[in-house]
Amino acid sequence: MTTMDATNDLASMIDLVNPGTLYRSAIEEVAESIGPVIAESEQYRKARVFERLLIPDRVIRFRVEWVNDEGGVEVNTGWRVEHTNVLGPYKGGLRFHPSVTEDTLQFLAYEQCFKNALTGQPIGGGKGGSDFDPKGKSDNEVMRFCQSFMRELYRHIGPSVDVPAGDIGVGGREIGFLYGQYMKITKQRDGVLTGKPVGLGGLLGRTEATGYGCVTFAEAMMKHRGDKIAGSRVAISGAGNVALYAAELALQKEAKVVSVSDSGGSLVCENGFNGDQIKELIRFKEVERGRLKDWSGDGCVFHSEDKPWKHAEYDVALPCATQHEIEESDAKVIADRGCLYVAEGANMPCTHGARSVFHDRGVTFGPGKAANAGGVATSCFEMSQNAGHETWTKDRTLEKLHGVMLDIHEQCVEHAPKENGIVNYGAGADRAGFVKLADAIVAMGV
Ligand code: NDP
Ligand code: 2IT
Repeated sequence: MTTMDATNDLASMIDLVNPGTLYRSAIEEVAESIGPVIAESEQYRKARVFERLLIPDRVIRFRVEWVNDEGGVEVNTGWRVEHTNVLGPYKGGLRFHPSVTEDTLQFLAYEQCFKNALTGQPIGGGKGGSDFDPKGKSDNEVMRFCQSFMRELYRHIGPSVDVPAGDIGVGGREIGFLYGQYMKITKQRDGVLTGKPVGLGGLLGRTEATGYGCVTFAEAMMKHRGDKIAGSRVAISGAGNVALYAAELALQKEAKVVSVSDSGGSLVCENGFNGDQIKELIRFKEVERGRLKDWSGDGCVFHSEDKPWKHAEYDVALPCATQHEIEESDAKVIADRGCLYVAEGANMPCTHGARSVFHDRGVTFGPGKAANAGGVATSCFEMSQNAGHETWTKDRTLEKLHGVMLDIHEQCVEHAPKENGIVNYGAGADRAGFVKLADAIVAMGV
């Protein structure tokens, strides 16, 4: 088969599974990275592991109907994509956001398989969610939506079958309501969701894990290139779970955090937020569910409807909001600012074009499937805590998280091609994850 035939073949196969752009870009990225691995392994080619990993085991789609505070009936769509359980139970978050489509969740589930493989924990890949928008809804409306969502989801999940967690729009409040409904329907308190409130079996440290893990990964990339995080300037996008805890740890490591953002705009603090300001921002976002435009702090300037990248000088960029938030033009701005490190706290926040700019401009790039894997790795600790009927301390969790992030960094370095002395972490992460998945698929037979 010629290269052109193989390319056409892949394109038509992707079209058959899902013609959406996000799923396509995730697969094309991986295909490019793992080409040499497949070329070297007749066993992988014979077992058709790449193709078998393209198509999810199944996609479950369902109607979610609920009653709003005015007594009106609302209807949303819910999904769970169970991509592969070859390494362990399907594992991945639930996203509640009006932009969610089947394409969004299929791309996220595909990425999750590689990420989960990198953690070294026994977890497969999945993702789910709904086009429901929790923003502006009362607690009671969110509760009724979650109860209705679980009324269907419960029959598809189980602690050794499929273990959902949070993602955009799904935090402790939503997981609490979902788990409460699951317990009522099934009479099981088996820890089937992770990211639970601590009183319901949640793990101390899970809230912080993704953001902390991302900073640990960024620090490891910096050390590897002979730099240090203390004294560096860090620009962050997003002001949710991942972004704010990344800010917290960066500050603890004596970096200056110069920005956060939400979909209304960016909050920039040229001299760096102080610890009290970050603590207050966490409270403002988690408890008040406030908007950044309504927050004020000494030395902080709000730029309405704008991304943070052009408003400050920084050495490290941590995109922690959403997919494809950094396009080629943003990447050029980031490189022009003198930034040398990008670590993705979000899932695929950089487009292919943006990644190419970083590659060409010598910016070290840490892909989400490696840099944000601390969240799901810690979810797996929560599964262990629940299965073992234990109560872990926060210190134990954070110490283990640190070890997992350094191990993922090592795996990336080991598998990455080196180009002009700069580690290609993108290819390294894809290759390291792929080999684990491929070996398990071969071992399993057809
Ligand atoms: P949250 O809902 O807590 O926060 C999301 C943040 O991103 C908010 O500030 C939100 O702003 C902003 N945002 C979301 N969508 C958009 C958009 N379309 N345009 C601009 N800003 C946007 O989610 P998380 O922090 O949990 O997730 C952030 C990213 O990290 C996602 O890509 C997620 O998949 C990924 N991730 C999350 C993990 C976790 O454990 N939670 C683990 C690994 C990855 P606004 O409120 O205005 O919408
Ligand atoms: O993208 C992700 O890794 C998450 N949203 C967390 C998944 C999990 O199961 O903790």
